[in-house]
Amino acid sequence: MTRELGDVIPAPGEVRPDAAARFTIGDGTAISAAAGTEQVAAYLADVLRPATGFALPVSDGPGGIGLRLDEALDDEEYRLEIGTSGVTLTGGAPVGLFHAVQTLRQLLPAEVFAATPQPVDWTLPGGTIADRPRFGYRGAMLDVARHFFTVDEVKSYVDSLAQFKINHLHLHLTDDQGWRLEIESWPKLTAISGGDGTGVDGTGPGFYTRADYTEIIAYAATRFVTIVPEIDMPGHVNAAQVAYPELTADGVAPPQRTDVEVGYSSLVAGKEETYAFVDDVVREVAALTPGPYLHIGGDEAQATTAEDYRAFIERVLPMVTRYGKRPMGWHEMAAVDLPASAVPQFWRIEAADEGTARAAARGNKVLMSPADRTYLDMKYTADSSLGLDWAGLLDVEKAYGWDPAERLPGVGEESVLGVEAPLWSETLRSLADVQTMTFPRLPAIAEIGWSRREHRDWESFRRRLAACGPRWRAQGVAFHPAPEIPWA
Ligand code: TNX
Repeated sequence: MTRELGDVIPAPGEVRPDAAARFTIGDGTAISAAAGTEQVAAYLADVLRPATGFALPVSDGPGGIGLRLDEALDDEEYRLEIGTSGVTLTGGAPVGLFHAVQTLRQLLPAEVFAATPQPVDWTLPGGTIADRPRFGYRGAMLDVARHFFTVDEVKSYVDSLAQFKINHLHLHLTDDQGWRLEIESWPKLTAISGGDGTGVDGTGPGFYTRADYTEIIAYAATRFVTIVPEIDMPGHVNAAQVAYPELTADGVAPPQRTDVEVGYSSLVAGKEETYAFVDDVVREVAALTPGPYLHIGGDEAQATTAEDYRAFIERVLPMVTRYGKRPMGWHEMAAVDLPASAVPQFWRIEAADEGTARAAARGNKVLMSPADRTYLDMKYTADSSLGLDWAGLLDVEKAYGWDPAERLPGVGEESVLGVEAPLWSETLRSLADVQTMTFPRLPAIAEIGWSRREHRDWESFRRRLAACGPRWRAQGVAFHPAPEIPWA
């Protein structure tokens, strides 16, 4: 069955179906790559070959599927034209073409996501799509500190996210239980706190070597996903203090912790060793990370006095900018006057936040992650076996039914950098658990981040989301069969 042209998540901007024009990808179809499009053309061939079984040769000669660039478009903007004689994908830059490819995949039968040749009719619906994002930052976050996920698991997650035009993956690399990124100048962080028994309930071990982390970044870049590393401080640092007792007030190592309490550990704001440590860590993480952001955490610092908290954040923000990064942090950091490049990430459930509004008034961009709408670790229903419920239950309709420019007084469209859906891993133990909590809610957040307000509609979304079920099944991606979705 041929899909409808607009049957895509996130909802595209302009959709002009042409019922008379359809195109069928076949044995003889070739891919024509104009200069600058070779990388995305090769990716397109890679994603179409396994399920179709077609050769799909890529060259700069003629072909039924053409890729080209158009400088008049914004980088992420694209056009997709499907006519009787062929398909043309046009991007403002390779990233726009990559988004066009994701749209194209959703317009093919779900079997296109299978790993082996499928005997189906590869006909695309005819017409034109012209599409571009509402917000530049559309993110997900994975907590690899409470439970470690391997390089391959993170790569798989990136592939799943990129299908919905998510373009940032924030990695929560450190917390009370574990430290998951090798720091050369402080090697015991991972030697001890990436070791055995360092996850919640003693699961583990795991950490990324510098080479592993670089490999994740390079892989994500091929999916046009930017990695945002988070080093959480001044709270959430028990694992660092277990490895380096000099980071505590009395120099005595605290016991290792594998429970899910928060708010009990703190770096010492009045000790110079603290800043030598933070400077080394920020310097190394900044040097390893090509993306523009470095996230310094800053949440739930209940074991730090308000005065010490401000002193600490004021000392650390300039380190991040000095090493060439835009500081991102949970919105508590907006207790101080932020540098212009800093991005507070709003995560609470309250209807207003004074610090975040003040930052927006000063011109800072805000990343929106209200827990009651975006937290993928919240249970779907009271009887979900995975997840927590402190921010309430979160079904798909609730994840879909809000707007980032109307969530906080003082934080309107101009102040919103984008949206991010965090996934904390206290209750998660496998990639399948991660997928089950992510899908189908992440597509709701992706559509909120990408699609214009007037193109969003719950009835339309439920129907389009239903079509994702067979796609996830074909890829072996676990998902929660939410009862409000009319699954195909
Ligand atoms: C709050 S959200 C936290 C995390 C927990 C999460 C569980 C935030 C910035 N901090 O430490 O893992 O709740 O939902």
